Amino acid sequence: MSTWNVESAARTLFDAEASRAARGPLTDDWPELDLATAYEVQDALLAKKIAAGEQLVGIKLGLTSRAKQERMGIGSPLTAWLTDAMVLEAGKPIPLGELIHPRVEPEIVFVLGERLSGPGVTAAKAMSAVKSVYAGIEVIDSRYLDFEFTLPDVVADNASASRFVLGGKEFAPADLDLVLEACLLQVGGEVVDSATGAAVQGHPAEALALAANSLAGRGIALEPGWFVLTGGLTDAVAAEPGRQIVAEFTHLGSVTVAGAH
Ligand code: OOG
Ligand code: MG
Repeated sequence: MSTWNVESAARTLFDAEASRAARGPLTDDWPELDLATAYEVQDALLAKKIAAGEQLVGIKLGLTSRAKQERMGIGSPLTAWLTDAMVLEAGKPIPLGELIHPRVEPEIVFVLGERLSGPGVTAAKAMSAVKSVYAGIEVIDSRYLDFEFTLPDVVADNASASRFVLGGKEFAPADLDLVLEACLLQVGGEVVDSATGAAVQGHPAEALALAANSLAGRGIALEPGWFVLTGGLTDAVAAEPGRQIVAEFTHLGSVTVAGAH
């Protein structure tokens, strides 16, 4: 019988992040870890962050694009928690000294104006709860060696959440066609990847609806003011000292991050 439980798994992942020590997947030691229990670990991890003084500021979706799903070898989207400690101010370097092996990915970010509660949320209903849209960059930093994990592992690890940055301009959803909103991912001045908003579940609002409906299964509603990271449009790029990474969108503007020296 496994000696693992929700509390010991959450403690292990919390400590791995704090000590910047990546480990093997939890499921190597705890093969019985299923998806529902993994979300309990994720919630217990959030409770530890809140006990340490962090505040819940929203949610992220992961693995919503084919590019991400193929790269990580996992075909289903997931949700995870965002706290205020993850906010990276625009222009500030990625604090490589605090992180394990950070990667950077471009995302479309929503801020909710209204409460959104599943089940039965459609993309249109989801979009009507969005107050503003931003260009974004997420910095992910798996607590597992080499970003190797199964779906329950990555769910337990809060979907590799680490930091996120928003573009400087806020947009009203009605002024955008997010399916056609394009993004170029540039590294050191070279375009390395590109996608449009259609890469994210056909429309980022579909990702938001998916989050509302799946969180409803755990009795959770999305609250006004929450940030929602809708998921990487493209595969992620490793952050390195001095390496400048730019997500340049057609209308949303651009977001730039660079690893600290
Ligand atoms: C899991 C987190 C995925 C996204 O946007 O797809 C994610 C990972 O790739 O480590 O944040
Ligand atoms: Mg992401």
